[in-house]
Amino acid sequence: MKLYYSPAACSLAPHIALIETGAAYTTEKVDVRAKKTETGADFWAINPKGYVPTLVLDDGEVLTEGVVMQQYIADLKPEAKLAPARGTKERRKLEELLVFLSTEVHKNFSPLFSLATPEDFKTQTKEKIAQRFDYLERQLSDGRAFLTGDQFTIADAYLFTLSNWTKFTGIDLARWPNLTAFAGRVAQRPSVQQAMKAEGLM
Ligand SMILES: N[C@@H](CCC(=O)N[C@@H](CS)C(=O)NCC(=O)O)C(=O)O
Repeated sequence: MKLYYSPAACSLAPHIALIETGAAYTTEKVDVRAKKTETGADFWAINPKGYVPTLVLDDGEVLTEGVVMQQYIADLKPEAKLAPARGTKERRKLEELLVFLSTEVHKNFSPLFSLATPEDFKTQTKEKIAQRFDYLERQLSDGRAFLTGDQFTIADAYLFTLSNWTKFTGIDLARWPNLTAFAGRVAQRPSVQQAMKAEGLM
């Protein structure tokens, strides 16, 4: 498998999942603005959507949506417990979380990274993110270590990746103490440290 990534982007989530499973993989960095990979390949030709993460499987199949590849990676090694078994109530709960993170958190962050976004729209967007973080803060308020309980899952790798973006967007994560503690806990995981080092983030 080969993961195309951009440092600290949403591709960090499947990167962490790959390390957690011990699966064999390689990576290649992408300049998502120039649409070129670090070896000079035209990224449009690899993923016609032009964004990371992109996971190319050994048989050539190309996965182009983060929550799909996160689940694909988790299901490769069920014993790593990154996701409950498909078809179970627990899996549906995880799928709900993944879609929530993707559509309600991730995609609200995206305009904050664009110089073209008007400031008043950025303010509205930050308010939406704050509402989503309020919800996650309440979820974590019962003392659970991770989003679904005591087990680290792909949803945690994803939320860690997204909460890290507060550093670049002027959002103070300290406003959500449980979320801050969660991010600190996840940052200590060897898989997370390894992925961050590999992406040049530490
Ligand atoms: N729907 C995609 C969105 C991925 C996405 O937003 N990727 C960003 C980095 S976090 C990107 O590569 N943006 C460059 C672009 O859209 O041109 C997913 O959830 O995987």
